[in-house]
Amino acid sequence: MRTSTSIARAALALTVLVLSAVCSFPGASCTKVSYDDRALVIDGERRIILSGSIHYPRSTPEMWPDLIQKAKDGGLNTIETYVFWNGHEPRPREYNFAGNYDIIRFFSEVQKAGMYAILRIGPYICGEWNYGGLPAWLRDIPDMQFRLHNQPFEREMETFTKLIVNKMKDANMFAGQGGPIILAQIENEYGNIQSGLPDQQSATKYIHWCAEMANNQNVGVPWIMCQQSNDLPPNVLETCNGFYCHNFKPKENMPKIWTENWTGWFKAWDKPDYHRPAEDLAYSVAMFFQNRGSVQNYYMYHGGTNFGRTTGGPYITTSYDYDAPLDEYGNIRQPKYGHLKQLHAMLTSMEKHLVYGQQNETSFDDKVKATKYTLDDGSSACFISNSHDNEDLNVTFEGSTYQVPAWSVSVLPDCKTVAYNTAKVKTQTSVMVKKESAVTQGLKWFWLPELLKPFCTDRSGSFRRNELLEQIVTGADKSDYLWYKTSLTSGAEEEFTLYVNTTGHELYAFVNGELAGYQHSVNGPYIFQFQAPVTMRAGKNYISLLSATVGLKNYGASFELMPAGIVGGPVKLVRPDSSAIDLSHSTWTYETGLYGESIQIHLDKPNLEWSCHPAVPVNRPFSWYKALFHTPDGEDAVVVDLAGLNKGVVYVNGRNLGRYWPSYIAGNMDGCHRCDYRGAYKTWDNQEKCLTGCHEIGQQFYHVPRSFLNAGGLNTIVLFEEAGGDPTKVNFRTVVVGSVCINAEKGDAITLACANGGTISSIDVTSFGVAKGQCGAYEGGYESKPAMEVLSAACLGKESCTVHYTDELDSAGSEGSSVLTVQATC
Ligand SMILES: *[C@@H]1O[C@H](CO)[C@@H](O)[C@H](O)[C@H]1NC(C)=O
Ligand SMILES: *[C@@H]1O[C@H](CO)[C@@H](O)[C@H](O)[C@H]1NC(C)=O
Ligand SMILES: *[C@@H]1O[C@H](CO)[C@@H](O)[C@H](O)[C@H]1NC(C)=O
Ligand SMILES: CC(=O)N[C@H]1CO[C@H](CO)[C@@H](O)[C@@H]1O
Repeated sequence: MRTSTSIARAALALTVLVLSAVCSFPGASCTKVSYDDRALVIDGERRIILSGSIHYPRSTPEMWPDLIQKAKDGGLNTIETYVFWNGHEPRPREYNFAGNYDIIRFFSEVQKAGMYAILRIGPYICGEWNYGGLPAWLRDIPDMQFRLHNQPFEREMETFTKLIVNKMKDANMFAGQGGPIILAQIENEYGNIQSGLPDQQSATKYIHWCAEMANNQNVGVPWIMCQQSNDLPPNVLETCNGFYCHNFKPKENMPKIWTENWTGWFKAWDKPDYHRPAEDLAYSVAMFFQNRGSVQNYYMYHGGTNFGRTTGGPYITTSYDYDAPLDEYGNIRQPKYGHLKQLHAMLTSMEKHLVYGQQNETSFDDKVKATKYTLDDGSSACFISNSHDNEDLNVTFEGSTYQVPAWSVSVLPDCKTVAYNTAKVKTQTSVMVKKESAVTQGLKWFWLPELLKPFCTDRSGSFRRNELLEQIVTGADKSDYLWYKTSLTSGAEEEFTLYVNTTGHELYAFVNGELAGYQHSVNGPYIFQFQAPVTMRAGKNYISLLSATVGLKNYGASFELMPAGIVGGPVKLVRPDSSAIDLSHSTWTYETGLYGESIQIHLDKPNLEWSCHPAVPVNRPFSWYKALFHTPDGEDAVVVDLAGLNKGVVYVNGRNLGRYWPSYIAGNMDGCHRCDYRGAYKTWDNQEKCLTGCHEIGQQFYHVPRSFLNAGGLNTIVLFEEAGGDPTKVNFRTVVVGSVCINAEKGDAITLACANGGTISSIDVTSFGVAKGQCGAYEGGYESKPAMEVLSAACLGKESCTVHYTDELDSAGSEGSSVLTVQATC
């Protein structure tokens, strides 16, 4: 091996000096970060960065240390997050850095764990986050044009960017100050939408202004811009986002950086659950490092939860699980987590070869190649990849023959022995189950009606107009709900069809205080035409429309101009003969939000007169419900099952857990009927695969973080049910490991593990040649009695156990198949 000083000297010679190479902060533990065409150079050494995204507002401060530690234990050295502007500045110059928005506490936890951090300020972030993270009040500023060269936007963006940078500097969070932050990001995926913007000159000026403004902050670390392949300003690094980035070509003198490797996909109310197989995710990572990649981030490593209402983007579920290596609740998702952990260990052991070694490629065909990284001392590390969709191959490389399965990469840390193959999963599968919790059975419910009458009479609202305006400009996204009310006088009783053209997302129509109809949009276009039969009585009639949003749009060129609600209409009363009364320019009275929101019913203040007599109504729209419940014992994550409800918002002890919509049944997609990890993974163009939950409730279970609960005491759940549901079916559950399974080949270590103190209660299957069923329900095969005995002795009553698969386990004879399938119950 070369000595580290000679490596450092070599690195220094290659380093392209940027501003950031200068350690700009005084202090004892100042870390210098720069880069060259191979890697980030940290304190003179090229490093590989294995990073994972954890969005701090999508979990709780109490969860952060555990999530970060699990990421570190999983072999990562860096945590990456966006910064959530609308959460930090909910109203102009009113800031929130408390609770799950305590960004400094989050970065301190990363630092405490001894990890690096990547700060993605944006402040436009996309992120399936409400309005892409931009505060809706920006729309109220005169002459505001989002993400283009104009003073109002640039002033607000700079003010917020400076605020975050200065907070980080004050807390000594940048590497040059001894802190964890090694990279910072400005803007986000601008290159994807730039050509679709209305003013190309303005767009170019803006993106160059972004880079200059960022560099003027003197943060002492490089700035990155993701997906900015064209029109890349100087002094920023371009990075790649996607399911695969091995073919990404960085610009000259820049390292290959992958800011978002999508570990799965987000969920929408109408969609089944996306799953990206561990084999394919590992393949994409190994391919990236085989092809000179050096900075890689999992988006997401922990997805979490869209708590509250200004979090998830349009039609995004409250769960943002993402099929990430850590599940929504922070549990380890197996085999994904363990399979990647093994790969990270390989890559880390090969770090010097990957970033200093001479790279040599041998191609066998256009989809098969071996890559060798050789250091000056002669030692080398290799990858052999086979990118054919379904051809397993024997590859002869440097005199040895290796079996390389289709769509896989073999890792040979010494260029001789295959230590890892991305398609061979040696980690257990854990099936998580939602266990019923006895302490919350038979909840006693109380209720309060939402007050609708004022919005269906002459009461004045907050303002009046002779036109129909959408919700973002009128309410600045202070509530999901906006009332529109008008009146008209009819000479006689008459039947009509009430017609409303709205841009979404939901519409309730009331005539004279009675609900006349309800409709919601489909995910995507959002525009729909509401129609319902209505009767006008002789005399004065009130028409009240309640429009509701389900998260604001977060992506696309000029996404911020996409309206939500009734814009211009038309709103008409149509007669059977098709003649119509157009109400679009009648006098409309507006009121943002619900009465229950204005008096903060969710806080369950003592003056509220909740009732339970004679009985709590079910299937009654616009009802508030409340019940008390005990905290489930133990440490396991708590969820509330809302299957009996329809659509609304759920609060526990005054905390908004998010919107619920269990009446929304996920659609059917072909992807529910195929799952082969081989071949490119896609979540669009009808090429989805490995989906689950078609025709099932879009989201049934809602996370109740332990820190929201009173340990050992009573808690209050409050529901606002807007569409009519049955609260008596609500129950609380805990998330635990159910079955664990593993497929082992001779020589493998069979490791089984439960979680949170649970122990293995039974060994259910130890068979060869099992072909039927899934983990938790394996059937058939040839039962191995010796394996059953050995595993029972080693594992029963234990939290985890390891048994080596030797000939001994196989003594009963495997009849052809040598793959031993084990299933146990925690
Ligand atoms: C790279 O490969 C070429 C051709 O296969 C060979 O001549 C050369 O010696 C190799 N270099 C290293 C460092 O292995
Ligand atoms: C690869 O080699 C193994 C062992 O020699 C053999 O059993 C297998 O059929 C070969 N596979 C292919 C695709 O040639
Ligand atoms: C509905 O409203 C949208 C938004 O103003 C408008 O673009 C569209 O043309 C309207 N559709 C109909 C059928 O009136
Ligand atoms: C590199 C890569 O895979 N980029 C993809 C990112 O995602 C968009 C869709 O959101 C694709 O079109 C790109 O190809």
